[in-house]
Amino acid sequence: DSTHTQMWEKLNLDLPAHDALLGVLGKFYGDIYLSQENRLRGAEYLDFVLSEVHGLRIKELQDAKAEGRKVVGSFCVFVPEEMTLAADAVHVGLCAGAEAGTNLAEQLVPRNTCALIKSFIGFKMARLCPFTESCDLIVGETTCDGKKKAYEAFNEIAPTYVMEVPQTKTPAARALWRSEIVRYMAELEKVTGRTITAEKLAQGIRTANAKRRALQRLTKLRAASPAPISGRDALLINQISFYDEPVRFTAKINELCDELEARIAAGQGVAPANTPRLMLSGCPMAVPNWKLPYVVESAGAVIVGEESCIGTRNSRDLTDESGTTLEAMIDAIADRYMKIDCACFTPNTERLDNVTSLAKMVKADGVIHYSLLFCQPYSHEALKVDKALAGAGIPMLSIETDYSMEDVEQLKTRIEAFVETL
Ligand code: BJ8
Repeated sequence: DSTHTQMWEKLNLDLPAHDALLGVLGKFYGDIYLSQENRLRGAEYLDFVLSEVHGLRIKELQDAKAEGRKVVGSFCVFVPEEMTLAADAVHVGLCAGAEAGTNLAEQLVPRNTCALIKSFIGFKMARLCPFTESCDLIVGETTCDGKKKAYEAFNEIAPTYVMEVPQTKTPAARALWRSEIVRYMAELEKVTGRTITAEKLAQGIRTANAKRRALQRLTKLRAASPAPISGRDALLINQISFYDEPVRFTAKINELCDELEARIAAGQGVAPANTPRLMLSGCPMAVPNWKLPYVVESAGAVIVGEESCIGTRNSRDLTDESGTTLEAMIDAIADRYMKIDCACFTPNTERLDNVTSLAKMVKADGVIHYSLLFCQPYSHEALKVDKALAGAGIPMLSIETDYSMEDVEQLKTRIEAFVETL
């Protein structure tokens, strides 16, 4: 539509390349999503949001900016959303899940960089992402070496504020992290011109927690047999949680969960009760990275959980709501985020317990560990997760891949073979 085109032009997107991207995305979405049987009524919301992710949602961001609000983009679930909300700013995820722009990205980062990093850099260099172009503040973080160094390069093309995420969970690390939250708060106040009060922060915490609770509810409902929702749709819900307005998202996902409860009560599902149930674990899958779930669910299995940052790692822990002063709330935020079991931490034994207990909770017959090629932290932990799951009698298949479609057939063969052993 022409008003969208004008908006994209104002954002200085490369219009022909962007049109081509939307075309591919639409086709891909049709094949992977709209082709599914027994889909939920609530999936209409998902289809709508996805179809308008570069359209109406970007329009909303522009409207917010016209009202004097700011847009903050991040690449990691360590950037505290409740604080962004407390500054009346919009918080969006900027990770990208497509190969577009990869060749350009290789001018700024080495070839042996993971696809997620190349993708967000490539999208910026190729002028394809209206979210990145709408941002007033882009926040990076010192997690893996790949990202840490990539932000130095990215900063040359898009000013990037970097939060120092510690690498351990010691008291000193927690103190550093708390000070980084305070520094982020000051940066937000500077960029937005707003003052973050205790009242505003309490509201930010409640909004972020309500979203997490809706996602936790979804996670629990997926323990039902037959599986009430496909892994593809559940992944999409988690992906959309990074883009849509949080209050609307929360209401829509709670409605969708009501529908799931009714389905479960009626014994209905997306696949027969004897369908092998798999859980995914590992690296985040950013929009439109739907490759692995599609391959898995085409191989006769159903995905019942995602232990990833675009999954339970982002929704499992709530921020304590009992604090009444700013200081107490900042403590609560620091504590909540220090529970994130990212593979960038050493040691990171809590992840092994969390993977195992989630696999049991969702009644997974097996786990597929997913690492992006060149991702050191998750490739290392694949070996540990395998051992931990074996100890609990849960088989695991380790997969390393990227965003290309070249290995789809090979993946399918391996996953089918794995599913047959379950
Ligand atoms: S808290 S998982 S969102 S850092 S895939 S870029 S780790 S080389 S994404 Fe992450 Fe935050 Fe951790 Fe979560 Fe590096 Fe690996 Fe690439 Fe990765």
